[in-house]
Amino acid sequence: MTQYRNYVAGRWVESERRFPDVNPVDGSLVATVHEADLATVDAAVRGGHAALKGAWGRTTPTERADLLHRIADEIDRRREDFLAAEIADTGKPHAMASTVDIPRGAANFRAFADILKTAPLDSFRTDLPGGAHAINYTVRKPLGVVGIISPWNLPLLLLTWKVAPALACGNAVVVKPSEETPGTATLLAEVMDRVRLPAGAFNLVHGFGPGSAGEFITTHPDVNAITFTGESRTGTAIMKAAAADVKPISFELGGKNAALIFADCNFDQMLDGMMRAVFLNSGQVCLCAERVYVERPLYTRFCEALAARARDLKLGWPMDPGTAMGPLISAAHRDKVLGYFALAREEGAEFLTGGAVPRFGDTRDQGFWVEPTVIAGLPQTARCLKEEIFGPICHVSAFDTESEAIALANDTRYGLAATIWTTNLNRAHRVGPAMRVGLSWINSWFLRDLRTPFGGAGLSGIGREGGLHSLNFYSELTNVCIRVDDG
Ligand code: NAD
Ligand code: 6OD
Repeated sequence: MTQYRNYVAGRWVESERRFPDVNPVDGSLVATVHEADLATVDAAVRGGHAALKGAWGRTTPTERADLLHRIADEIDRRREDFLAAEIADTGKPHAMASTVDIPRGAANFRAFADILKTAPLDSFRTDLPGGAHAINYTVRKPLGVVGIISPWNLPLLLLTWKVAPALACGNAVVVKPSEETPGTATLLAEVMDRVRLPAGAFNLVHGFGPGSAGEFITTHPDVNAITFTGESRTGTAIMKAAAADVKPISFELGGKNAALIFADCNFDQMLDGMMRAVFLNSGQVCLCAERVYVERPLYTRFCEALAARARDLKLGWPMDPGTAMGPLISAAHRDKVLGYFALAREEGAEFLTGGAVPRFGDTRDQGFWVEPTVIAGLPQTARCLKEEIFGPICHVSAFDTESEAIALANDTRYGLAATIWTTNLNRAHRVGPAMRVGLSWINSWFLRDLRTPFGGAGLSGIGREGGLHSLNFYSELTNVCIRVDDG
């Protein structure tokens, strides 16, 4: 059986405690995972500080950028291994893992290598009374050891999105992937070993949150910053833990994202986009649209078309090229999503399609599947329109005016993303910025340029990462001010 071990200060470390890594397609065992105890996490943090004092701390930005490119090249070279591990852990279709997850894992390293090399630093001249002046310039330094805690939905993509800029800025990292998806993080440690990243710069610890590796990282006094992607309520727990040492935090959390569909949209383009925005990765993308608002003249046509396309989605084996949707990540998450299907019924929703567990008549019946689901008829106050479900489901309602649409979209405690469909240029520029979110997509969804700020408002997060925003989070900036007197 495959074993996933911890990688600490350049060495593979085993643990007494182990837990199973399960394939959600059919419930089969993928690997046995070694759960890091407190001593292992402590060794990882000490290894990080030793690296900062040693060879890693002496690297120049150019050397680090070169290393990041080598990491990306090595991910590309081992593409098939990464694909196999990601697919086994998540059950996602090969068509998605091979075009989104694994290529983005490599792209994150290349992007932040290049962003580092071209990043400007502040410089200001200050004129002083009497003719003297001062020159200010900013120096970028690492924060120290950064704790990186990531979720299971886009495992390699979301881990490397933080590891790449953290290493670019010269930090050491202690990384904890989700307990559900330890595979590609372990392969990434092998890549770091292979490119001879100085020992201790990258440390990997496996485990859970409370009482396990996650909590050991966030409460460790020598972890200098925490960056986290996951549920909003986990963010609350981590924020409390980080408060003790006033650690800098960056949080990318949950969403209850809206789609606004105006009657003047390009219908076919919109429908293709909405199928992705609702059902990509079985709805397990923080950016997915669970609340869909449609201008009334288009409401019935849209509901019928979306439900018909959802019924046609092929649920299947990940390696089948025709498969469009895989299972949910775990039995617990499947039960949570089914709980929301039941709640929607109690709240009076009409199911336009889906709402059940599919039956395959083979080993997939031991997996964690639900049907793609479209519901309607709930009031804006329903819990199903307030709480993040994180599954292949959306609710559709009608609106009459642009201002009503904006108000409905912004009526949430979350604030991650919105997707707006219109061919009216003026409307696009009015509605896009009016969304109280970090990411407002017009005639598109999940279209990413890694130089742009990414993050959320309200319960959806704290801070922005991407481009210079990432470099600024993962750096300590020191302003140097020199007085220059007249000769
Ligand atoms: P989660 O919060 O349950 O777990 C995320 C990670 O945190 C895991 O590694 C877990 O082990 C760890 N963890 C849990 N409790 C912890 C604690 N008390 N201390 C330290 N670590 C702890 O989230 P999940 O179920 O893995 O992921 C799904 C959630 O992530 C959804 O809410 C989704 O919206 C969100 N998400 C947000 C973004 C974004 O960019 N905003 C991206 C992806 C996922
Ligand atoms: O594309 C990204 O950089 C990113 N952070 C995506 C997040 C997706 C959420 O599930």
